[in-house]
Amino acid sequence: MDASLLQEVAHRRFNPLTREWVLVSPHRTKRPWLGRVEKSAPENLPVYDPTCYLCPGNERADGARNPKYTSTFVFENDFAALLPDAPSFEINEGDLLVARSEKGICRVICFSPRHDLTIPRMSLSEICEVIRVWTEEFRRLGAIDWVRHVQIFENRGALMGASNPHPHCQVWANATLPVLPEKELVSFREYSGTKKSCLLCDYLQLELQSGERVICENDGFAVITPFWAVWPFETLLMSKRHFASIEELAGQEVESLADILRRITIRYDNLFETSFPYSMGFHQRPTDGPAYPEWHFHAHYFPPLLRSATVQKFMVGYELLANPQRDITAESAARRLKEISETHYLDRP
Ligand code: H2U
Ligand code: ZN
Repeated sequence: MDASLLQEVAHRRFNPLTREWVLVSPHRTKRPWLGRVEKSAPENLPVYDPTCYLCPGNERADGARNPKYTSTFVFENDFAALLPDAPSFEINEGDLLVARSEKGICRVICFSPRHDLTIPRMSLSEICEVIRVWTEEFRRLGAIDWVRHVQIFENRGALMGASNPHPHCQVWANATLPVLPEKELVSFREYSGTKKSCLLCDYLQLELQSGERVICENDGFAVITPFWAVWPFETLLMSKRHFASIEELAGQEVESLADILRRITIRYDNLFETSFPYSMGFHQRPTDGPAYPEWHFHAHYFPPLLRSATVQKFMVGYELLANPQRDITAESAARRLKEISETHYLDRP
């Protein structure tokens, strides 16, 4: 393969997880980072905010009061998008008006009592505690007989619709497999059926061999810009060992996961010296009973920023009407993310 063609000629790249294509136009921005990079104003958040509905001891919107928690805190979302007792119904008018009721449970997890801390600035042991809570929520919700999927995700930054800078994430557990995990499941299945191996084990092997798109790695995990990335600084976090859910973390893997989460988010924050916005989430096996041996534990980071702290990337025009498109190749985004320091810019001497 002549890899330089990928940096010069318009082409389509295939996403083997979703089986969608992305159009890459590298000739449009050969050097997208020339010139000054604009920074946003520092956030200067207080350690405790009396008006924050997630800070310890404060009142939430529905009148409930948070305990004076000292590490993590989990509660039922007061404005849950899904409810466990939704009445069951099904509608089908001529295969055109089709709807089904959906049951679910939505929870919120506060990572820290500190209003101003985010994952990249938390200690490894604090992040390990967050992983312990994620594991407990996945196990507890996944064990409910009608819950087929548990989505843990974090919206960070107002740009991504996060309602509050207090470090937190959400968990939505529901009765059916959502669209993207279902696409991935089909891909994992077909790949393991025809190749007798795992799609992401094989992909990770390829990436580690070339190293071109590997941002950081440790014994347990690697973060890469996937070959088929759509968002400018999109990354894919994969376990090195093949397993299907956070429940199966073993040995040093909890510490390794904490380490890699911290390192990739420090790199993101350092990119534009701002609290970098993103949506991230884990993709894990369905929770309806079977082991799903074909599933490979991974997480996606989708950041909306393009070339400064304020130039946002939207899906518009051709992307809404036809096909996602990007000018910055996964390789050039990887080069940029790789050269960044793993000391948080706020923690520099
Ligand atoms: P986001 O920042 O990702 O929106 O998550 C915060 C969640 O917190 C959001 O889903 C919930 C919102 O419904 N929330 C409460 O449960 N109680 C409140 O008092 C305010 C916000
Ligand atoms: Zn707070």
